[in-house]
Amino acid sequence: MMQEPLPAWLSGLSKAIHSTLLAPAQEGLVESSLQLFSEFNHVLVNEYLPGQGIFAHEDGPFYHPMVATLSLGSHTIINYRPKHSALETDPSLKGFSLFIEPRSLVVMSEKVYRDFTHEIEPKTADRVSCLTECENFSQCAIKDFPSEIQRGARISLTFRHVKNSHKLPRILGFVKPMGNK
Ligand SMILES: O=C(O)CCC(=O)C(=O)O
Repeated sequence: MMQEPLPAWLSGLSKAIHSTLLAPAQEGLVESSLQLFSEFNHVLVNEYLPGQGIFAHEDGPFYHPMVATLSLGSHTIINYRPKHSALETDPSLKGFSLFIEPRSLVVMSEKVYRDFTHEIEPKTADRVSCLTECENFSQCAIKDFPSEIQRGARISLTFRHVKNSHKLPRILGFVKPMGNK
């Protein structure tokens, strides 16, 4: 992959998230994998309208195994399921779901990154029973729910580090377009 600078509005956000996560890594409070790269160099912006989701997938070996996703707009629920290959090694692995609140940051790293898939079901609303079953429900800021909460539009920004990226050589800036005489 050829690397281009992030736009200014994303660059500031990316640096802020990286340094927020780096401090606990340096103190040994979270896995140290973040210390292996100095910046996020890839940001994916997804928009989900009510009823849209993303099929179960893994992010794969192309990226460093620590990605951070900032959620804007609606809540959602992300389901994490152990991969078949991981279950062969460790049959005790269990799937889980996270309730993703508006303006929250989810960090996926190491074991969950490598051994689990993640997905968002294409739903327009979530029953409160689905929310209370989420692994992080007790830590969530929102406490009062109707029996069902509607999903609105959600925008996610996923910050990643592509392992083998190269800066564009300056010389490419001087290549003359062909065909215009
Ligand atoms: O939108 C999200 O929270 C997840 C995005 C995602 O899984 C992806 O883009 O690969």
